[in-house]
Order: sequence, then C-alpha cells, then structure tokens
Amino acid sequence: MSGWVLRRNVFVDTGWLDLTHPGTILENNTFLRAGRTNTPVTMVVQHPIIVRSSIGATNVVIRNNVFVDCGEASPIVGPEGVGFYFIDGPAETILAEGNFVTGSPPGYGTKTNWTEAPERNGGDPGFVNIDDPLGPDGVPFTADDGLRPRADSRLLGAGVGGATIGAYELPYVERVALEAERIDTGAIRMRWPKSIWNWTLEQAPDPGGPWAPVAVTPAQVGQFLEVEVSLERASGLFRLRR
Ligand SMILES: [Ca+2]
Repeated sequence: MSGWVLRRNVFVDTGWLDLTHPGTILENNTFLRAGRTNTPVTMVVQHPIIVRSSIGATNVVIRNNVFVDCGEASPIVGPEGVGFYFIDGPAETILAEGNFVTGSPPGYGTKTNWTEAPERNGGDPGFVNIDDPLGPDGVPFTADDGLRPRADSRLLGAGVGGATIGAYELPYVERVALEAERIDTGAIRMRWPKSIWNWTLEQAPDPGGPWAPVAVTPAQVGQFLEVEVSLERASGLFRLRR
C-alpha cells in the first residue's frame, strides 16, 4: 500500500517498520525501544525503520520523530551504530529531517553514523518519566503520559518548522483553577494548585486591564499556593498568568 501517513504515534517495545511502498510519511512519532526484537533465525534489526527504496519505497518523509534506545546492537554493530532509520537503496527521494536520536538511559549516548544535525544526536530527551509511558492513570494520550516532554525538554521547538519533536504537542498545561474565599481576618484568600508551571497572580480594575502582578509572595500550603489579599486591595479582577 502506498501513501501511508503515520503521525503522532507512540511506539514502545515494538518491532520495526519495513517500508516497501512509495509515499510514506512518518512524522512526529515517538519511538522508545523499537526494533529491539531479534528474529531468531534471520537477523539482528539495527533500526526501527527500514526504507527499502530499491524495491519501491521512494518519496518517503521521516520528519520530527524521536528515537530513544532503539535498534538492536550486536557484536558487529554496537549501540552507537543502531537505533533510527536505514535507507536500503537510493536515497535521493528520501527526506529525513528534524529527527532526534539518542541511546539508552541513563547515558543517552550519541550515534556515530547520524547524518542529521549533531545537536539532535544524543543526550537526555527530557521526558516527564521515561519509565512510565502511560503515566499513573494507565491510559495512553492523557495529561500524565510519561513520554510528554518536560518544560525544559530539548525537543521543544527543535524540529523542522519550529515544531516540537515527537508525538506530543508542547508540554501539557493543566487547567489551574483559582479559588477565592473570605477568611476570618477579613481578607480574601486566593489559592491554586501547585503546577509544573510558575503561575503569577495578577489583578486588574476591569476586564480590559491593565493587569499587574499582585505583589505578595505565595505561601505553599500542602498541594496549593496561597495568597491573602486585604479587602481594600481585593477590588477588581484576578487571574493566573503563566
Ligand atoms: Ca496517561
């Protein structure tokens, strides 16, 4: 079948993709330990993607994917030589760009035969938790997924066109609810849940602004951050800004 598009998939502990037909687009996928399964009688798989351009897999695009700890090393080819894609045949019609490759944690070694940009070769990709792809909820493609990039991930905006490399969009931004209640001292207590993001409490006289930070350092109380604002200062509107 020609013209396959594989976009924003997560492959963990899978086999390899063996492309034999034209027009495949592989874009913004996350590969973790893909192509690590040997076939017992035939061969060691060195790469999670094999593009067989010599028998028809032409005009293939491999873009903005992340490959972590993929491919199977052997006595002949060490871990530094495996783990991304292999073009088996003429490469003129194959476009590979914006991809990131790295070795196994915790060392995240570089690859010796990587032909793309060296800054996308080796090092920690900055996942939320590489040991827990599904996240605590056990459900794929939710907010807590471990293969989402952290806020400090080098994958952010590092792909072609400024796209984030891999299957996930920019780091998930949770909904943070701002609560307000009047407390015994007569002040207003504002609170919001702790977050991976730094949220700033702002105040404005009306919805059109101008908005200005509330000049009180939040106190951490359990899983929340709290600010107390005196009643005379509590007129107007409040919001959280990241
Ligand atoms: Ca999840």
